[in-house]
Amino acid sequence: MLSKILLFFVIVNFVSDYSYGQRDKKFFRKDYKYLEAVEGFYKIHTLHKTWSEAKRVCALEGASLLYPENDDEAHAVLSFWNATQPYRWVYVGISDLIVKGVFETIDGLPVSDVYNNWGPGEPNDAGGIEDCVKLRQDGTLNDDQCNKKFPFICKKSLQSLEWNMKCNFPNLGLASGLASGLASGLASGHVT
Ligand SMILES: [Ca+2]
Ligand SMILES: [Ca+2]
Repeated sequence: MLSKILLFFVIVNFVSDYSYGQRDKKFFRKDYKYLEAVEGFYKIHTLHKTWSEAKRVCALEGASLLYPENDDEAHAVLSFWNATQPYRWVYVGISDLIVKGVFETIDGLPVSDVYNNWGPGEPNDAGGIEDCVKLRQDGTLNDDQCNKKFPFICKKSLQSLEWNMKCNFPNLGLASGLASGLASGLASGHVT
C-alpha cells in the first residue's frame, strides 16, 4: 500500500513539476525569507529544540534543517541571522550519529563537500557524546550534545521548489507529512 502511495505521489509530483515548474514565482511559504543571492528560502526558528526535533520540524514544513553548502550560503545566512536574531548558536543539518567520528549532512554528503569551517579544536567530541553540529554566530562550527536545545534554521532551495499548478501553490510537506498530506490531498482533490 505504502509503495503504491509513494509511486502515485512521485508521479503526481513529476507531472506537476514537469509541466511548468514555476520557480520564477520565488515563493515557498510566507514565513520563509527568500535570499536572492543564494536562491533559497530560510526560516529561523527561535523556539529551541533538540537536534532531531529541529530536523523533524523542518521536514514537517516541507523544508530541511539547514547546513550551508558553501561560503556564499554561510555568509548570506549569517547576515540574515545577525540582522534579525540575537542567538549565538543554531543547529545545522550535520552530525556523526551514523558513524562515530564521520560527520555528514542529513542527506548523506561528507562534511568535506559542504561548508565546514570548524571552530578551533573542533570537532572535539567532548566527553565522547557530541554528535550534532551547531553553527556559531561568527560562522564557525562545533559539535555538541544532540539533546541540548538550540534555535535552528530551516531551508528550502529554489531549485528544489516544486510548483503545484493545480493549486497554484508550492508543494509542501513532502517529507514527513507524506501520509497525512496525501490523505487530505486526495480528499480535497489537491495533491500537495
Ligand atoms: Ca561525535
Ligand atoms: Ca565540540
